[in-house]
Amino acid sequence: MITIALSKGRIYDETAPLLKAAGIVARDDPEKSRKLILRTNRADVRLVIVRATDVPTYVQYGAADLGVAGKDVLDEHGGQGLYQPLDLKIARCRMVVAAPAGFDYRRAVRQGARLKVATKYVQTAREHFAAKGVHVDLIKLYGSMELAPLTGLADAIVDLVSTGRTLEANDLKEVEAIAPLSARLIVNQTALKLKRAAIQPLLEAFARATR
Ligand code: PRT
Ligand code: MG
Repeated sequence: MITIALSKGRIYDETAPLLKAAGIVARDDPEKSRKLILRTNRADVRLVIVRATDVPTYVQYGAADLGVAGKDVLDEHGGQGLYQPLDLKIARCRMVVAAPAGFDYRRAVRQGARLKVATKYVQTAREHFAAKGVHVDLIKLYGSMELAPLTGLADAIVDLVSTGRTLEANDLKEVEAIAPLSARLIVNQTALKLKRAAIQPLLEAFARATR
C-alpha cells in the first residue's frame, strides 16, 4: 500500500490534477466527505487528509510514504527524514514582511530599533532577520497574523501573500520580500528504498505532469 498525505484546500485542489496524470483518482471528495482516509481507483494507493503543517510529520515517521507540502511548512519543519525530489510549482505564493501603512519599517531598521514581529513562521522569520542583523522579538501566532499590527500586538508580521488582497483589506503593505514559495513533493526516505518499485513510477509521473 502507498499512502499519500495531503491537506484540504489549495494543496488538494492543485495536486488532484497531478495525481490524475499519474493515473490516481480519489473515490471521495475531501471537501464533501468526512473521511480522513480516501480510497482511490488504485487498490494499492490511498490518500490521508491532514492539516497542512502535519504533512511533513506524517511522511517523516512513515505514516505516509509521500506527501505534498508548501516550502514554508517544510522550512518550519526542518525536513528531517524527508527526500524532496520535486518542486510541483503549485500553491505558489511569497513570504514577506508586512507592516501598517503608517509604520516606517525602513527607518526603524536603520535606527536599529528592536521590532516586535508576529508570525506563524518563526524559523523563517528568525533566519531572515538574523541574516539582516535586525533585532526582533518574535511572537508566535497560529492564525490571522494580519490582526497583530492592527491591535498593537506587533510592529510587523511575516506572512504569506498571493494576491495581496488580505494585506490591502487590512491596511497593511509589503515592506520586504523574503522568498518566493511553492509546494514540494516529499517522500519518506526509508519508504523510497523499501517500496521503490511502486514509488518510482509515481515520482516519474509527477515529474512529467509538472513539466
Ligand atoms: O488554513 P489552515 O490553518 O488549515 O492551514 P494552512 O494555512 O497551513 O493551509 P492552506 O491550505 O491555507 O495553505 C497550504 C499551503 O498553500 C501553504 O503552506 C502555502 O505553501 C500555500 N499558499 C499559497 C498559501 C497561500 N498561497 C496564501 N495566500 N497559504 C496561505 N495563504 C494565506 C496567507 O497566509 C494570508 O492569510 O492567504 C492569505 C493571503 O492571501 P492573499 O491572496 O489575500 O494575498
Ligand atoms: Mg490557510
